[in-house]
Amino acid sequence: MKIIIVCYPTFGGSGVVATELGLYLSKKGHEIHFITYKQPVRIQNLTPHLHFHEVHVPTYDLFKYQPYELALSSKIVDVVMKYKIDLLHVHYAIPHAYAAYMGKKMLEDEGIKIPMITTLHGTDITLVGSHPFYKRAVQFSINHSEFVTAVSESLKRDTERLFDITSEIKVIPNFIDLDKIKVKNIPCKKEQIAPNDQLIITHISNFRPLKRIIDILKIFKIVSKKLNVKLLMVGDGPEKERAMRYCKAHEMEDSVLFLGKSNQINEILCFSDLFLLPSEQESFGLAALEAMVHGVPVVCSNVGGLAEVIEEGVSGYLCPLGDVEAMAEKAIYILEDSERHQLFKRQAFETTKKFDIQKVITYYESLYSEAMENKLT
Ligand code: GMT
Repeated sequence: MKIIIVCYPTFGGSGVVATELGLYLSKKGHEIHFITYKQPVRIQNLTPHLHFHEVHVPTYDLFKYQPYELALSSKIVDVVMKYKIDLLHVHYAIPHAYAAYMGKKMLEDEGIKIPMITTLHGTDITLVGSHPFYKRAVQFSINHSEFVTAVSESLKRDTERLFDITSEIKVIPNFIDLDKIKVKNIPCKKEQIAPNDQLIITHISNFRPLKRIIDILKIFKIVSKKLNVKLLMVGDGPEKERAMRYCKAHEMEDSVLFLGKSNQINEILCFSDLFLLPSEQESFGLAALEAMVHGVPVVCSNVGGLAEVIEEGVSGYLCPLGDVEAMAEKAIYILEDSERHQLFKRQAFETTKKFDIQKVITYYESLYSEAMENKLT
């Protein structure tokens, strides 16, 4: 099949899911065309099965805001016509679903009928999409997609609660390529980062306010009173400065490392002992799944779709939102006994098997086939 994937090219979240999906589909023989404003970070080599089309938005003095949707919808039309594309798969409703709908309509004028699948990721619904300024347009584009998927049951429920949805939402969870991790044979150089045999606690995110970065530092502070630990803060974003100031004020600078955005996530997770994710909202929690595939148990808040990813008392613990004492207690419980810790590590890895890309990809492929069949009728 010839498929266009529209996504954000960024680190983390929806961009990673869309990119990994496209890469895997291309390896299975599908022809994949990514359309974004920058080459996605995880795509290095383009092949005859893998294309990238950049959306350029020329600046013009009159515009206070550059019309990205306009450029994106025109690019979609051009690529569909040039490469005889079969279907559109857009990740993240804003503004991708809206632009794709416009593209679809323009193509109809050319006598081309093209099905569109929209995958909802979370913040496009719970944080931004439901804002009254966007809600009507987001609802419209969701209702005009041939198929809509959400990455968790929780996100499906949120979407149905926040919008007036007229079509069925199918849940297709996020996934992980277990084979890719296995073959990587990662060098696990823990002694470099923990010369005094410290246990490594890790957090990876975009440091937005909803990640509750200060909660992580508070949890770590409690844990460090009992155990020899070090905290790795990976990523960058608006809350980083505040977090660094907090560490200075609480004399935690020696035990907390801010590593910034990293291309070595697998290497870092390989020597991590525990992952913290106390977010205010998380529709799935891909970062937690990526940690678990490296055998890293997770302590997180009990919000959104996290309970669909982390098994309570098996691969980690889900605690009430903002309850840093409870999260610290669970972290200590997992880490203080090395036999127990090893058990949690093994179980964390086992839990990820149900999210293996080989399994999840078949759900997308059957959706694509169904969309194609509908197109012909
Ligand atoms: O977590 C973020 O802030 C990034 C965000 C995004 O929109 O890319 O992630 C969302 O999509 C991910 C991939 O489906 C999910 O794993 C995250 O849970 C979800 N984030 C939120 O719901 C806050």
